[in-house]
Amino acid sequence: MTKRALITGITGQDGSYLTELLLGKGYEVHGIIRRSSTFNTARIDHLYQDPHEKDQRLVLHYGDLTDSSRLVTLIEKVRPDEVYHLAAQSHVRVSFDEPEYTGNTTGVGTARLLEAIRMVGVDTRYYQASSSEMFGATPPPQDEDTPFYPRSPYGAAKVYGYWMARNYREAHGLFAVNGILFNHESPRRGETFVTRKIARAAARIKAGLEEHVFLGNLDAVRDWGYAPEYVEGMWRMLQADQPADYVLATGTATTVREFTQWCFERVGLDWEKHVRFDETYLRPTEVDALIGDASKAHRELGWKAQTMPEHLAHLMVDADLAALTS
Ligand code: NDP
Ligand code: GDR
Repeated sequence: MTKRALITGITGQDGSYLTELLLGKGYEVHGIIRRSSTFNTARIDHLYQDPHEKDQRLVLHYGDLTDSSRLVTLIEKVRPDEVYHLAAQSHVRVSFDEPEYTGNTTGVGTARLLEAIRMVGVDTRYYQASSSEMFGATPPPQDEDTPFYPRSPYGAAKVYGYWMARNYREAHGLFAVNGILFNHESPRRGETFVTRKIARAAARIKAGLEEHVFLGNLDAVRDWGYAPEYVEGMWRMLQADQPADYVLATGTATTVREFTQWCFERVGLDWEKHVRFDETYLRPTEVDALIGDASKAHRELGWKAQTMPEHLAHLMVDADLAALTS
């Protein structure tokens, strides 16, 4: 029997890699996309299948996390075996400018989707894209038992989503899991997240297209892994015998400064000559250090991060350089 998956946030970084993974495993994949005045499917265009073709295995549907009736009709129509809830206003800095919208999509949007699943009564497994940002001010290392202390409207909204997924598991018997994922990056990472911003700037400065890049806090410590490995972890969580919550992380600590240095070294440049400070990129409350302990995922799911941050920096710069010359 072909398995059917529904992915919210299919046009995002993780959605695109997860779609590739699931199509490769023979799934029929349904994705929710937002109506936009410009195309927003660049990350999945290479996977597009003409709806007029027979045996179409990738199907896109318009929908939005703020539209509960649409979520109900989509769950009813698709009747998925697995739901991967990845959609969110996912930018931490932006969440300070748009706290209400972030709460509505990232937080309450999760409740709408869970409630749609419950109302339709479909027998499905549910993945919740939880985040290391939920740990916020609690010092590292962080694992599944670490107390939450979110430091942004985004982090607070994700804590709500986490507990809603737990509650639907405990109250309604839904096979719901929280993947508590630490930062994971790739050449498909949005251009305003710091790793991609730096990698892209290093490539463009090398190519003579720009001279400087403006950054905020260089002292923040993050645990940066490679996104394709993390979507494999999401899938494994839904194949487990019992629903549970898992941290995915590399267990390594890197400052923004170190990541910047690696990217510029890759193209033979001195980062200090090209990086400028701009307070616009500071957050009113910062998360100083996130370093994950993913031993539970290793023990129970056989999952382990392979790509370490320095290699990640190199592959991202290489991809941005290649994109400039293609
Ligand atoms: P992206 O920002 O790349 O993608 C977000 C996706 O959500 C996009 O497809 C976007 O659509 C969609 N979306 C946003 N708002 C809505 C809405 N109102 N209705 C429907 N869809 C919407 O995120 P990532 O792929 O990096 O992350 C996936 C998930 O994992 C997110 O929930 C994120 O918060 C979480 N996460 C990410 C981590 C990371 O390091 N990448 C770590 C931990 C958690 P559009 O393309 O139209 O904007
Ligand atoms: P983060 O990622 O907030 O960890 O959230 P981001 O790349 O935005 O920031 C990482 C760190 O870099 C510092 N920083 C800057 N950040 C950005 N965006 N732009 C800058 O110019 C800049 N200069 C320094 C930040 O202050 C921060 O400390 C990501 C998102 O994918 C979330 O959705 C996800 O939940 C978490 O990772 C885990």
